[in-house]
Amino acid sequence: MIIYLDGKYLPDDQARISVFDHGLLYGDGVFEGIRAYNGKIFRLKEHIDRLYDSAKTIDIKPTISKEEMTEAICETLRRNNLKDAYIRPIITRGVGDLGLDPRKCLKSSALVIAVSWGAMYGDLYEKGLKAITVSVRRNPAECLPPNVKSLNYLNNILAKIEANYKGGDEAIFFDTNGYISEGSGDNLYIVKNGEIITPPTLNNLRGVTRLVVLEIAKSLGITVKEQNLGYFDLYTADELICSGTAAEVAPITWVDGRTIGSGKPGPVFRQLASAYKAVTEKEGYPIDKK
Ligand code: PXG
Repeated sequence: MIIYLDGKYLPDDQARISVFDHGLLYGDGVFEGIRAYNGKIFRLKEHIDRLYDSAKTIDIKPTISKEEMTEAICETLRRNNLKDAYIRPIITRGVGDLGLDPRKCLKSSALVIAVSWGAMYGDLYEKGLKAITVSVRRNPAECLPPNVKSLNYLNNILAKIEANYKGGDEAIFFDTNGYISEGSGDNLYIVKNGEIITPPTLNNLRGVTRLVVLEIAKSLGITVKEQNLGYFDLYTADELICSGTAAEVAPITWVDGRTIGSGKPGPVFRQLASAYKAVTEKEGYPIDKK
């Protein structure tokens, strides 16, 4: 496996980050999760923009431009001979000392990992996922904005641990106001009386897939509302759907012991999922574009 690291393409056993990198010491860094389908990278610009916006918010100055990052991603895929892949660009604060002051970190690091990847949830796209609402709350925007895709994913990992212990395939976060936020790694939608309702994005990650889902819904003539939701809305939904780069569009049919709607993946899920597949097949930034 070939990894891009700070201007070099290295075999994975030579791609090494210092133990003094604040990405390791403090989770001080940002990342993205991007997919390539059949040699085309899906919504690459949106992911790179979000990566650089995340970096800007936490005051990390990347050493490479967005154009160089785009090329590093494409070249990593080419060197690994990957056409269908999950791509992980990372920008870390860089090497500092054991104090947390980022001024000691003179140069950030940029790296790109790419692996071959298929459907994340296997047969659950047909069966439906089980979700657990977890007691841990999503980081509030006034603490660490969930819009920043930072290397500090402990909030999400705590949610996942709780869902794992309670028998869920995915966790559902509430925010500190009691509103539904998102899953541990995906955005959420309820379907009620033929309409799609999804939480506004102050309390969750502005999913790239979420924007695609909302575009698709509009093109299919389905009404979309962005409004705060509580657990009543969750349990009484006709359908519950999640979306993310890794998860794509997936149905949740069980939450905290309650069956959602018919208990089977619903018609709106099916419409969105098949349209999403079509868009990922059609669009994308070609890896071989120079
Ligand atoms: N919310 C969170 C907290 C995420 O981490 C999404 C929503 C969906 O965003 P996109 O842009 O991908 O539509 C994510 C996605 C995993 C995993 O293992 C998921 C993500 C990152 C790393 C791992 O499910 N991010």
